[in-house]
Amino acid sequence: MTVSYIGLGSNLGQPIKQLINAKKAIQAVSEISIINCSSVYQSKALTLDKQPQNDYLNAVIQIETQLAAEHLLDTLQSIEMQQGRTREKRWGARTIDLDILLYADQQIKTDRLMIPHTEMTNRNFVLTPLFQIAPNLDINRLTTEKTLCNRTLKSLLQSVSDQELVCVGELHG
Ligand code: ROI
Repeated sequence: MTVSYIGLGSNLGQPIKQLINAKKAIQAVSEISIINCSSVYQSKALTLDKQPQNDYLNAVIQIETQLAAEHLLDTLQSIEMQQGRTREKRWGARTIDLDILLYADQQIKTDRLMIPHTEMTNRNFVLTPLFQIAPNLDINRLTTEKTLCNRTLKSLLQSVSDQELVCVGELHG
C-alpha cells in the first residue's frame, strides 16, 4: 500500500459539486482508500497571463492505494473525463483538476508524470490543505522540478502566505 496525496481544484460550473463528486468517484475505486480529507479553500486564480478567471475551490486528500503511480494517474484522468473535463490550455479555467502531489516519497519524472508535483511548493492552495491533514509530513528530501524542498511544510507555507486563501467549509459527501 502506498500513501499518496491528491490535489483537487475547480473553478467552473459548480465548483463545490465538482469537488464532492470527484471525492465520491475516488472513494468508489476499489484500489483506493481515502484516509484523510482537508477542508475546502477558496482563492483567486493563480494565472500566468493575468486573464480574469473565476475563483477556485481547492482541497487535498490523503489516500492509500495499491495502484502504481501511472495507473493512479489513469484513474484520476478518467474521473476528470467523466466529470466533463476537456483538455484545456495549461493554466486555463477547469471544471475539475485532480493532481497527484506526492506518491510515497518517490521521485517520478516521465512524459506524463512529475512527482512531486512541479508547482506544489509555490502554491498556498496546495500547501495549506496539505499542512492541515499532514502537519508532520517530511518533505525535506523531496525535490520538485523547480525546488529542492529542503524545508519544513511550515516554512514553505510562510513563503506563500501572500496568496490569500479562505476556508469555506468541508468536503462532505
Ligand atoms: N489557481 C488556484 N487558486 N487554484 C487552482 O487550483 C489553480 N489551478 C490551476 C491554475 C490555473 C494554475 N490556477 C489555480 O491550474
